[in-house]
Amino acid sequence: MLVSIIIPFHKCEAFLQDCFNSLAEQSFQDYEVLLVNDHYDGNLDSVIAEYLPSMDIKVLSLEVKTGVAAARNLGLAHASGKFVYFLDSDDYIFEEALSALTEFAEAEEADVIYGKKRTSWFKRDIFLPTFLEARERRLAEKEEEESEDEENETETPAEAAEESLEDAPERTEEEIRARKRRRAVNLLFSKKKRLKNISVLHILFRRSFLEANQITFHEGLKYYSDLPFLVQVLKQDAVFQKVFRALYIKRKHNDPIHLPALSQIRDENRFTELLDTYFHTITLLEPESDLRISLDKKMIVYYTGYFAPKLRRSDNTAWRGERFLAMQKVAKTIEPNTFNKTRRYKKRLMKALKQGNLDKSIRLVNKHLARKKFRRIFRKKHEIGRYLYRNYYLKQPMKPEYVLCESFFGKNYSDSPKYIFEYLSKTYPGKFKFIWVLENNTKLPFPAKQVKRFSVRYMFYLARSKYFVFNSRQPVWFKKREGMVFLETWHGTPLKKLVFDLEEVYSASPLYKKEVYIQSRKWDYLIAANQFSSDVFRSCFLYENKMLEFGYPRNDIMHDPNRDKIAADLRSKLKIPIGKKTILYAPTWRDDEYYGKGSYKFELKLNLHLLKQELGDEYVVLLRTHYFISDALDVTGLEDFALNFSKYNDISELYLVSDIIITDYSSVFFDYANLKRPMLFFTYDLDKYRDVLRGFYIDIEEELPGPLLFTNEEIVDAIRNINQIKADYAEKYERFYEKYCGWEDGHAAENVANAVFDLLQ
Ligand code: C2G
Repeated sequence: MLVSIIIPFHKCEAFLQDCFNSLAEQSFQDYEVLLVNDHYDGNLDSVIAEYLPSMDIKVLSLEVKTGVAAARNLGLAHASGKFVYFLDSDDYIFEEALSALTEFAEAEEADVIYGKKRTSWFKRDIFLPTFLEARERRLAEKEEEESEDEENETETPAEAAEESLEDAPERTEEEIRARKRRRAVNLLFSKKKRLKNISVLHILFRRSFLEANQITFHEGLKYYSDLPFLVQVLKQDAVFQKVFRALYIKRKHNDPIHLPALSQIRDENRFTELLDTYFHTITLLEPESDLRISLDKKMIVYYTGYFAPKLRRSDNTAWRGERFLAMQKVAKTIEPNTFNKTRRYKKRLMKALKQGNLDKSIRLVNKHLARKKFRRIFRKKHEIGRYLYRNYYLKQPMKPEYVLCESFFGKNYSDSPKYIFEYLSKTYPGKFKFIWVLENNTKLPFPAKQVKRFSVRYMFYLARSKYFVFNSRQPVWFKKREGMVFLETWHGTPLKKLVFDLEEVYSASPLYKKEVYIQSRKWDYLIAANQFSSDVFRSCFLYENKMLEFGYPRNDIMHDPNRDKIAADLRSKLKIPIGKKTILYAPTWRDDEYYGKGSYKFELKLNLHLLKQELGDEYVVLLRTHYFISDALDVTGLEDFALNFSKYNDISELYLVSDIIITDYSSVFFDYANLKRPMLFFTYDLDKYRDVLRGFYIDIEEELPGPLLFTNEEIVDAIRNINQIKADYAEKYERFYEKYCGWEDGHAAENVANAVFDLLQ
């Protein structure tokens, strides 16, 4: 047995699968898994059952003790491998990780072999393909550069460093060994790593080395036991080896509400433990050793960067009393030389701490932070607004007639806020003062101010309006004042699983669950278009306030007695060629194809040339990408057939002028069904979307009132036979309509307005 892999396990069985799958797929298989059960409250046997036949797994159990230190020690005591390797149950490693580490371990006769770690919010299915693709692209680009310029031999800085370390002929064995150790100290311990990030993960240890030096984990420590363990390793004159190819993915947790990672747990004892760890660790180190200096520097960073700023803000007197004194003890043990290169402010702060001068410490911090804030305000435009918001606008009186409206983060004038605004403006003219958050200046049918999101004026109205009508989430830092009324309209019947119904989050914004939790606490009213939405919203948002069950204001237009006239006017306004029928293509976005937060890629899979050739005599296509999509569609050469309405304000109006819709996993189809017109679903990536990215609330094969199509040829075929499809799906459509559109009666805006707004004053 070459490697014993020690995995402590306490909870989160959902993560364990990725971890084990990554082991099962290792190119190197000469290992045993020591899975240490730390009081897991489920059935561990069934969790690992599928791996047992092909993997050597030994389950060990902590009986009385608990915590990762005790779990890892138990693993160490039972390990029979030549090497031991620590892996966390919520992480996973690359296929070649173990083979690369062991290869070097043997070849270099190394004692401590470590690879690279990366963090990710994503599970394996998502992370691997995206990562590998990016890596391949990088390699291809590199090759291209090389072939363009044969002379210029490119080398990554890491490779260069590796070479200079090993191949420099004039160095003796000892020197090389010392340099390798320094590099290990630097990478595993020193380099800007915060104390809580020091970790034994992804390091292969020669077991005889650990045993000879009696290195084990300190079981009195809950959060910081890796630190003294690693310090004991790094202080040895052992053979250290870095391996570039081996990659370890440290999973970050997206749900700090239900499943916090150890580093996310807020615990009063964390501070005491940190200091205990510090005082314990320095007993293991020589006074002026490199590790000691590094550790002291980390304490300085901890104090000046994290602790000291709390001295002024926190109303917890423990910070200013006992904890300040405890920190003073740390300061007293630190050699003054350690400060040589630190900035003046930090030096002074440490000095004040050492003297136990609390007032002076607070004064220094105040001055420093004020200066920092001043600089920030003048560097960033948004900061001025935020500053005014917090310090002035929130202190001014609230205005009972102000109504702040926002659709899709100000991207357009649309959706339910638009219809509520129009209803109130028409029925109660002058009663309210409306403010619309809009990116681009828009002509509105009723009086309203327009502000840009995050501008100073936006901050003003965000602080002082009484009413809020938003269709997406408001900023997390939004302060809900007493008397404010927040109407969240939301923007669709959910198909794709949302927030707390998602096991994991794969979208670009990592703190999704925590943020939505904070945001949805501030909603007073939430609109549900149907019973199904009402139930889902309760669970996905953990929402407990008032649910408005009237249908969607944005769908009123489809039940308007004048809707044919409205549609005819729109057709001419939108310059839709007379005599042509229209197909609206409105797909949603893909979680895994993004540039950054709120900015997603979209590749048009609809073959417009084919569609034009086959259907162009009878139809035109209206294209409409989701508001998250930043890629612009290219319709050059097809201008007479494909009209791009991606930037058009209101999709409800586009529904009205379409004869057929093609969509995919978008809530669009729940709304379009109000028209009872034919729907087609272009679901070319169904498996990936449904099973990997999101998961759906409903069985779409069962419920959708139209066919799922996977190729352009099928689409052409379906449109040619649209009457047949209508007939085939008539019954399903009826059921679908009942379930999702049954509450819609054209008066949702009115009903919502009556429920939310004070209309009597
Ligand atoms: N939308 C649009 N154009 C598209 C797609 C969507 O204008 N091509 C609008 C529609 O009003 C739609 C809304 O954006 O109802 C939400 O779009 P979805 O595709 O359903 O995706 P998402 O924004 O993720 O919202 O509960 C609903 C979910 O939150 C989904």
